[in-house]
Amino acid sequence: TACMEAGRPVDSEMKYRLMVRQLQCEYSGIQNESFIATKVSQYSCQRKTTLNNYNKKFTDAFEVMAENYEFKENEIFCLEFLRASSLLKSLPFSVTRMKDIQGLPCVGDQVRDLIEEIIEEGESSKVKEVLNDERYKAFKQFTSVFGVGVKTSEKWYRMGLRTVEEVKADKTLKLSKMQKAGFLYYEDLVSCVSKAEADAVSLIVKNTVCSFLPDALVTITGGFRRGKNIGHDIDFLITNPGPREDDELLHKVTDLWKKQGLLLYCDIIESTFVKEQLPSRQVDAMDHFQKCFAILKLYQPRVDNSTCTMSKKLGMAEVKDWKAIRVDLVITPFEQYPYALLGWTGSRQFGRDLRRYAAHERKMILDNHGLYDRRKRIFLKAGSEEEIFAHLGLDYVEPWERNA
Ligand code: DCT
Ligand code: MG
Repeated sequence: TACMEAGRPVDSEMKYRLMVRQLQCEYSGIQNESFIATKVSQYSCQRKTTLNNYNKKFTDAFEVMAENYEFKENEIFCLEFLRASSLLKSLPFSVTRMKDIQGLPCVGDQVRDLIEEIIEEGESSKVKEVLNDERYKAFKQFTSVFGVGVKTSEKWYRMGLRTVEEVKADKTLKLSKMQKAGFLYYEDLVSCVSKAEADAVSLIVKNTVCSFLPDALVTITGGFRRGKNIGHDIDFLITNPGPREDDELLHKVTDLWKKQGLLLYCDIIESTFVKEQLPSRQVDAMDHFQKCFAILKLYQPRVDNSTCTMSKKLGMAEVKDWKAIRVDLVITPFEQYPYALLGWTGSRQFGRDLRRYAAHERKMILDNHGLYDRRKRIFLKAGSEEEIFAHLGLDYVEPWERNA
């Protein structure tokens, strides 16, 4: 019972805000007039971005373009489309005329052209071209496998492979332990995690963690904390209030799951954090926390019993009554918890812009461990996310408004 739940009544409060926003937008004509484009910040951390996206037609198109550039490792163009997508997601109205985007930041020539095409034609030939592109289609499939990134996709594509089935059939390929699990549970993992599944896993994680550390704080982060009702995984942050740290906690938790037959895959990364070190941007890792990338076996409560008995009677294979779910567990020291929470809540673009804002506007370095003031040469302590925004001189943005 001492097991605490961090966070707030996201659901009811968020629903209320969405309702208000919807009402506001029924007056979108008025809203449009009072909207001042030149006052929109280029940083998503200075905007509010709920899941109520009035410009999905455009943002979906931008995201395809961004992904294609990501596959081509063209970071600049990729980011240009991600920023534009994020900006249009924050607009309180649907863009219907070129006039609507006048004066907005993050709209370069490529983006403008695409918007124009979609307004005029209803769709974009460039996006269609990408969606039909052989390389894009192959990379899209390959990267949908857990453990497969752009580098591996590149290698497989050069070998002439084009589909997940072709990769699976090629027995000469040397797969990592992660990729093997990725293929083994492929169907479950691509099918996305629902909010109900996230809640069920959340209970399991909290119960297990609190059986070892009763005072531990276990918080769901990532997309689910931002109010999304689906995700590709479930992210958890775990901390223990007070000075005591337990390096063994993650091992104890995963060992127990292994014994219970619930652990389908697990990779524990030990902490690489050095206290004296300045905040540093690492290319390959988000942070230095001890963490675990796991695949859990979640038994499905709504199994149709009659189907089970029927298939047994008929000598058929038993109906699978579980689903493989990707779970990330991250352990943080208590004093770094607000910074870790801010980073792991995302969105990815929101986090990028927070760090860019800190560096360019405040001469500060922000990462998942802390905030360093380069002028004062001190680390700024924070007891909550609100305090981090305050250190940065930013208005607080609620988790469900960080869907940039
Ligand atoms: N994150 C980040 N940089 C990365 C990966 C993750 O800043 N390279 C942060 C942002 C979100 C959080 O960690 C969790 O990551 P994901 O699970 O990838 O994102 P998500 O928003 O939870 O999306 P999804 O719903 O697909 O899980
Ligand atoms: Mg996630």
